[in-house]
Amino acid sequence: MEWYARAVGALRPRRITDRTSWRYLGAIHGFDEDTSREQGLVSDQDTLPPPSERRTVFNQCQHQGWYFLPWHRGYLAAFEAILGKVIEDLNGPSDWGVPYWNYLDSSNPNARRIPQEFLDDTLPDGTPNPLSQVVRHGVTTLAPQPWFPTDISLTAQPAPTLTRYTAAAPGLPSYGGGSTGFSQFGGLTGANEGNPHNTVHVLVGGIPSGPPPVLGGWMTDPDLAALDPIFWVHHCNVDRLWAAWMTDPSHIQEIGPAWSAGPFPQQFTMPDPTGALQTFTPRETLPGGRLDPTYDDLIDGTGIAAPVILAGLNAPASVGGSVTPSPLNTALLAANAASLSVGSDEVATRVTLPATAQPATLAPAPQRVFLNLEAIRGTLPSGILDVRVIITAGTAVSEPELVDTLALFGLGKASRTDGAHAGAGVTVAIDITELVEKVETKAGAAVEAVDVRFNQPDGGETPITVERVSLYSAPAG
Ligand SMILES: [Cu+2]
Repeated sequence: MEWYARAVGALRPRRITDRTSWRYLGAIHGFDEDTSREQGLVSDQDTLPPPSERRTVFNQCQHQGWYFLPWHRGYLAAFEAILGKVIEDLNGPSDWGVPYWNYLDSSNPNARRIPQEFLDDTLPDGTPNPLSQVVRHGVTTLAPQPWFPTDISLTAQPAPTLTRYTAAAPGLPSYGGGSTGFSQFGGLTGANEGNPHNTVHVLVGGIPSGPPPVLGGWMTDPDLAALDPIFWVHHCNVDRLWAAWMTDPSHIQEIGPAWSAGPFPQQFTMPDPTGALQTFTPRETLPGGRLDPTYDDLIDGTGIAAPVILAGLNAPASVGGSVTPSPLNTALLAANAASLSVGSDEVATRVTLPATAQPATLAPAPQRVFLNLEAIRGTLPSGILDVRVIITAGTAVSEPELVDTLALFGLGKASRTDGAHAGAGVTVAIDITELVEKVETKAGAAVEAVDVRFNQPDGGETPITVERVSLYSAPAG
């Protein structure tokens, strides 16, 4: 950690045109000139890289889709190589690696605390600590907050409905997200990306306590997040969770050519320690590939009990035998009538199931039910949305149940209609099967309506809109 701090300190003063500088590395994730100027990160003294280079290399981060995990893995690899070289040049060790923040390690009571190295004002030698010279808003432990009532969790890891990396059909959640082209933001969020990834971003950034407009913490804004050194230890753990997930033989990693050789035509591009630009494909990030990382531990805090290393994952033919995932028979059951705008007050909508669409026995048949929130849009870099569900079946009406708190990291970017990578809003699919089964069993009748209530637990400075609320069903598995 101390060498990490020294390397960050060495990279911070470098010019933003230097491809190994701290600011250039951060801009690969996201860059907005106005935001950088507001934060004092770019001034009139700075020259930016030429527009063509900025178009290719800046603003590449992939979110809300199936490139989220491989893109960030390649990004981590480039970062580790560059910092490793800097540390060697500082006469440090030659085998430095990015540490991971194992916040869900249940055997460590302090796992959720922000590691002290990111909080201390000074390094052991008394000089300012580059790991804490960032904008955060006071959260020191990853625990539910009044403005973020849901916990971080490993529910993405061993979930019975998340055996597939890529969603098998519209309306279904998946581990790795929906299929997209090169897309910085906008699409179906994967389970790993939703929680813990987005959740940790929003919690660590925190919310400003002063009156608006107060700037959010860097970790809540994709155009600033990678400038906080904690970003990298967070992403290293997110990447480790994926590595662990892949070791469960029942999980179906995406390996099809559109994903593994993608995206096309724009490819992922990273600088190497010499400052030369190199491209990579998702295939190279899979086990056996050039960018496949090595972890000392794939069990603690990963939700995976017994990893089985699938050495051949990089050779598609050998993945888990003949894994061509079979198509699933999904059905759109129903959707609400109109888009919603959620401000500071709670807003409700109803999804009514037409009598003919009601599966006679949603419970206990092996049918799962997914609540889809489609094309969520907003103007701030991130948003937070509580989602409560009330089920009506026969004469039974359930109490409102908080089914999720969505950490909408990158909401603003996903909502923009201008720019090269304009987004289509954020879409999430939430498994509400257990809740539905509980009410149906109690009522002895099938679900007739699902009421969904939204609010912004952080107060809702600007509205968040939800284009459509829908219900899908699919067989389990
Ligand atoms: Cu991230």
